[in-house]
Amino acid sequence: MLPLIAAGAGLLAVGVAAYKYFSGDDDQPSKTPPPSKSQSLGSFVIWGRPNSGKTTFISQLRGEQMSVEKKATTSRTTYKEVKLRLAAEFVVDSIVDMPGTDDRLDDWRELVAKGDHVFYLINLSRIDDSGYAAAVRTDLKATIDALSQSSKGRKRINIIASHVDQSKWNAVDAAQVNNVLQEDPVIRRMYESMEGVKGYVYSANLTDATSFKRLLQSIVDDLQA
Ligand SMILES: Nc1nc2c(ncn2[C@@H]2O[C@H](COP(=O)(O)OP(=O)(O)OP(=O)(O)O)[C@@H](O)[C@H]2O)c(=O)[nH]1
Ligand SMILES: [Mg+2]
Repeated sequence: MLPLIAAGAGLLAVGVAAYKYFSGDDDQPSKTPPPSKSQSLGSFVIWGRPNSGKTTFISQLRGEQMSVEKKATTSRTTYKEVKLRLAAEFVVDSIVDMPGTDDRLDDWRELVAKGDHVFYLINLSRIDDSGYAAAVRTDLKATIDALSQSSKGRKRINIIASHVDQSKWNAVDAAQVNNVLQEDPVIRRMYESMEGVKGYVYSANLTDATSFKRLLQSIVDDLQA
């Protein structure tokens, strides 16, 4: 059992969400009936260290063609009124893409304080790099700080565990990934740095269309719940 009881409830809830998400039935309809016109999901704020998959995630949300070669993001770009290509009944008010470097940590705090939904990306293929893991813990603590100062009154972090296909969990049954992640000492320390805040965890291969589709379905369902 995890010691992070406050976050544990959310994390356990996520285990269920992930099971639903990975349950293998692509055609499973959303539990939320589609509204007749585009419904706002509010703003998404998205961050993570370099190469965690932020730009890839945002490109997938926007339905943009992704470049085959990795291009580091060098500036801050705000996308407004993003209609979700795979869930066109929903629109995200704004999404910011920026580099995942230390000099952006203050920008991140500011975005978290103002934004509606917070997404932090963790690259599972780098989890055993101790410098990377420490940087993630620092980011998560900064995120909690910023959330506590937010006037929005919501206390939840959505963790997207990317690169699952390139991680040591690539052979784990997809429905079990989240449960197995919680047993990893490095991941547990990361979750512990989110003490007091509910965390929803999603795992995906962001470059894979099917995996992303399921991820998006799960996120939209959870935001609507
Ligand atoms: N195999 C695999 N590759 C991924 C995944 N997510 C992203 N990538 C690849 O990882 C690389 C980094 O992704 P980016 O989206 O550029 O990462 P970023 O967080 O925007 O990085 P910066 O802009 O440098 O901060 C790219 O080559 C992506 O194609 C994933 O889930 N699985
Ligand atoms: Mg980028």
